[in-house]
Amino acid sequence: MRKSPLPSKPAVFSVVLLGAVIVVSALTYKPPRMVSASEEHNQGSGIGDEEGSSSSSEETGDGWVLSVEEGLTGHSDRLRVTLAKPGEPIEGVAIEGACDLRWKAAQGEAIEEAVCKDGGLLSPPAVGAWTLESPHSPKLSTKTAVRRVTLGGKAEDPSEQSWRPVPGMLDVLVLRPREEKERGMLNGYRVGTYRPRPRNFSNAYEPPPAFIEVTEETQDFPVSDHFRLGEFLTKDQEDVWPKYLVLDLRLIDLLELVLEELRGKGHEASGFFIMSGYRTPYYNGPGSGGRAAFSRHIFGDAADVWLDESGDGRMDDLTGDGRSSIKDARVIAGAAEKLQKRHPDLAGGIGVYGPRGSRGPFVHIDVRGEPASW
Ligand SMILES: [Ca+2]
Repeated sequence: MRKSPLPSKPAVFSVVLLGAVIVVSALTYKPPRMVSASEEHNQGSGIGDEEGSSSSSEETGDGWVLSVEEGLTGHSDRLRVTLAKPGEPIEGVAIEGACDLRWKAAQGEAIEEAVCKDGGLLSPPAVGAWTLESPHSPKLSTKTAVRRVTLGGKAEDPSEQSWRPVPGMLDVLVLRPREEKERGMLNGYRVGTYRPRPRNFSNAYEPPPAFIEVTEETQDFPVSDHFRLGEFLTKDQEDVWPKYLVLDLRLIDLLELVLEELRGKGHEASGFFIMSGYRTPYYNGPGSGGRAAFSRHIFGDAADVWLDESGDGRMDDLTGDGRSSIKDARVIAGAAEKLQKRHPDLAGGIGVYGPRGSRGPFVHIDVRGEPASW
């Protein structure tokens, strides 16, 4: 299976890393002058009042300012979705002014009016992949509407430079809660059963509280600039849709960073072949001695990958020795290790595998929270 280019649909992004602090922080910022394109529709909302209201006639709907925590796009700045439970506040996102926005489903034709509450934005009420848009101008440039907020004392100048152009609005994957799973089945898809976390294991081994729903329509939905939802699905139950997935966006962030690192070294690296991403407990099985029951793959923060720009189904020759070998896998592992050291919140396991039988070399990468290598 070859990678195909991501659809060019607008989208934005975010990982939920930090919490509610952001709402307060966002509200303390003074809107920069660009916002005021919406002012004429916006008497008295307090948005964009200060200056520059003579600017463009571009329709931006009633006055509102959407603030997105900078961390939501990851260290790579390439994450394009955030995760939420149905109808709950979306972490890292704040809104001021009129709640004149709506959600458009990536599957089917559903439209939901956006609901704002206590300075925050609630996720759509139904499970699925949703894109936030303005009813007045779906093509609205978010450069004029989305304010990126930097936390952690880095926001010396919260005005102009915290605004950045992003190609779309805000994409949210609304999760299906674990409680809907019965006897290992979630909406007709066999997930299997998570074992309780052993007492001496970290919280990273807690059974996941919710699952991403993936339909035939949303398998190409971008989770980041170079990865799509469907690439991380368990490779089983071919004819069953929707399927379910656990995906830690920190893994995606790390994979994006590794790609960027490889490109920086002169390699072609537009995406990884994901040999294995999420694996349901049903698919993974208990393994020998029960080890597979706690594989990072079942927690959605691991992927076995290789780089295959040449499209021959095997790891590319990154070392330039004319062979596809474990040395090429080590090039990827080395980049991942370096980036995990630079970003401790992405720490985790790295495993290097040489070719075996018809299968070429590959690298296991996970973000379990503590370093491990093999
Ligand atoms: Ca090589």
